[in-house]
Order: sequence, then structure tokens, then C-alpha cells
Amino acid sequence: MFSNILVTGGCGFVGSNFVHYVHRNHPEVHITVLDALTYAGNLENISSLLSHNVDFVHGDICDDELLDRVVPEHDAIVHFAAESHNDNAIVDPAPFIRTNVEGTFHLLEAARMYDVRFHHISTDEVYGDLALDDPARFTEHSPYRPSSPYSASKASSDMLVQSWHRTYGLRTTISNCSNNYGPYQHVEKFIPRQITNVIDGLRPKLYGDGLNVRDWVHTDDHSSAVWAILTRGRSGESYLIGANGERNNLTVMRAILCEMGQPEDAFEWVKDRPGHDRRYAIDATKLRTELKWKPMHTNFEAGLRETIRWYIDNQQWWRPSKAVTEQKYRAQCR
Ligand code: NAD
Ligand code: TDX
Repeated sequence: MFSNILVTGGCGFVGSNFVHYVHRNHPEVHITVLDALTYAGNLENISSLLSHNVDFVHGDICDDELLDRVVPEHDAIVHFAAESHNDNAIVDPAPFIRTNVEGTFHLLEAARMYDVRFHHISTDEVYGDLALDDPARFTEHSPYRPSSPYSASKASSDMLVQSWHRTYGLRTTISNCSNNYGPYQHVEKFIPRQITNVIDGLRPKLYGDGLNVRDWVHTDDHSSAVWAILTRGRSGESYLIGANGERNNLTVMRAILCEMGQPEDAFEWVKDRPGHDRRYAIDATKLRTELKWKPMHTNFEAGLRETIRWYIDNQQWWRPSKAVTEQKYRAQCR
């Protein structure tokens, strides 16, 4: 159906796993990765695929001239590129507004100009948070209620996409996914940070009371869902992606410690994140029933074990970012 797709942010965590997924499952599809290689992007994530129907363009999604050269050859854009880390957005929101809001605007304009199908990758955080004792989960009908600079920037980008569909008739879809885990995730994020802390003999760090809930999904399941929505989703629609993986942070922390042979209290309680969302939870009924999508990684503990193994086996991948990341955290006392 699509023979030539442009993947923005394809050198980051979720984007590079998607590039591997498409290459593995749809090798006939040519992929161009457009990525600015910020601190979070690493060309190594896709280097084994380059020259195998995957090309790389180094550049910024805010660069109109570049988009004019790159976009026209493609029949779809899958837009992952973003500033993605909440703690960074709290310290300095400016790059989040630039890349997530303005960058999405520039890409939408290029897609409109060349009539290219547009799939936008977003997050469940646009719906704000739920109380721990609320039986509700987010659906496509939940109101937008972002509570952090990151989630507000993602909500803004979703709304740009929705309006480009309605006003200009651009063929769009949006996916709002819960927290991903798996290989190639930056060491600033919760799970890789704790795994690499244990490897380095540093005490893992838990924010606040540790009871905040995230709805974990394996990044490969995110990829298969995005492919289903890209190829079979209805234009103008949003689809929530999640795999019933609700767990609080304390439980995940103990699972990591246990798997890595540490006592379950071998971590440090640290200052909470300002505005910290309490709970995210996804109802993915629409995706499951309409597009017949099913997650493959339904055993979180098994997926976590594989992820720990990946970080143990790939220390050369994360080591260059570890010290500078912990330095940044020390400056924030988190
Ligand atoms: P990431 O930070 O690991 O990767 C982001 C990538 O985008 C990097 O390769 C970076 O170099 C690139 N990039 C940043 N600014 C750019 C710009 N101006 N031009 C071109 N490239 C640029 O992020 P991630 O965790 O892989 O998230 C990818 C997408 O998925 C984001 O849109 C995020 O909102 C969404 N998402 C992530 C999760 C998650 O759990 N990680 C969950 C739901 C949605
Ligand atoms: O050291 C830590 N200790 C800790 O307790 C870190 C880094 C985080 N946490 C907590 C905060 C969150 O409750 O763990 C939870 C997960 O934190 P992050 O990995 O920073 O993810 P989160 O803020 O939930 O956002 C993630 O999921 C949604 C991604 O970073 C977003 O890009 C995505 O949209």
C-alpha cells in the first residue's frame, strides 16, 4: 500500500524500533529516516539497516527548504520526532514548543503541499491524569487536559493535526500511546535509568511516594499498532494504544531490583516531579475491535527481563550518555 515512507525521529527510541519493525515485517517498503540527532537521537540505532532499503537524512523538521526536498518523494509520513522527556521540559520548555508544536506545523504544511498521508505519534499524557481509585481509563472521547509542558506541547500538535484534516482535508491519523519500554530507550527515562544505575553501582531513584501508575507497553507492540493504524486506520481518527500494563513505579522498581539480584529496598526516595501525573490508563478497545490489533508482549516481567539483558549487553550504547544524564539530574536533585 505504501512503498516509500518518511519516518521523522527514526533515530530515537520508539522511532528506531518502528524502523526495525517495518524493515523486519515489510522489507519491500523503502524508509527515509529524517532526524536532527539531538542528545536523544543515535544513528547507531538504525546503522545495521542503512543501505537495506533504509536511508538517513540528517536534518530538522523545522527546516522548510529541507522538507521541500525530502517530502515529495514519499507516500506517507510517520511523525515520531519530538522532545520527549518531562523532566527536561520542566527545566526548559522552549525546545518542546519549537520541535513538538512548530515542527509538527512545518511537517503538516509540507504534507499538505505535496498531499502526503500523515500519521502523528502522540501520547496518552494529552488526557492529563486519573486518580488512583478512579475505575476509568482513557478513551478516544476523553477530554484533552494536559498538565505538563511536555504534554501540553503534544496536545497542541494533536490539535494542529486534527485541524489540518478538517480544514484542508489532509489524510491524517493520530495514535496516543502509553509508556513504552524496550531496547534503545534513553537512560534519562525511568526503566533504563534504574537498570543502568544498578549496573553502575548507583542507587536507583524513585520520585515522590512511588505510587504513580504508568500503563506499560512494549515498543514492538507500539510499532505493530502504528503500522495497523497507518495502513488501515480511518482518516481523521485517533486511536489509543495500550496493553493493559498498569503498574505503579514502586512495583516496577522492585521488579528491576529483584531481576538484577538486589534487595527490594536498595533504592533512594527522591524529590517528586512538579505536577507529577498520578495515573495513566488506556482503554484500547477501538484499536482492538476496529483494526483487530493485539499486543504480543503480554508478560511485562518477561519483557522487562529481556530489556535488562539488553542494557547489560549493550553498555557501549548507553555509556556515553549516562554521566551527563546523571549530572543533569543532580542539578535538579531528582
Ligand atoms: P526520543 O527522545 O527517544 O527520540 C526523539 C527523536 O526525535 C530523536 O532521535 C531526536 O534526535 C529526534 N528529534 C528531536 N527533535 C527533532 C527535530 N527538531 N527535527 C528532527 N528530529 C528531531 O523519543 P521517543 O521516546 O522515541 O518518542 C518518540 C515519539 O513517541 C514522540 O513523539 C513521543 O511523544 C511519542 N511517545 C513516546 C512514548 C514513550 O514512552 N517513549 C509513549 C507515547 C508516545
Ligand atoms: O528516575 C526516575 N524516577 C521515577 O520515579 C524517573 C526518570 C522517573 N520516575 C517516575 C516518573 C513517572 O511516574 O517514573 C515514571 C515514568 O517516568 P518517565 O520514564 O520519565 O516517563 P513519563 O514521564 O511517564 O513519560 C513517558 O511516557 C509517555 C515518556 O517519556 C513520554 O515521552 C511519553 O509520552
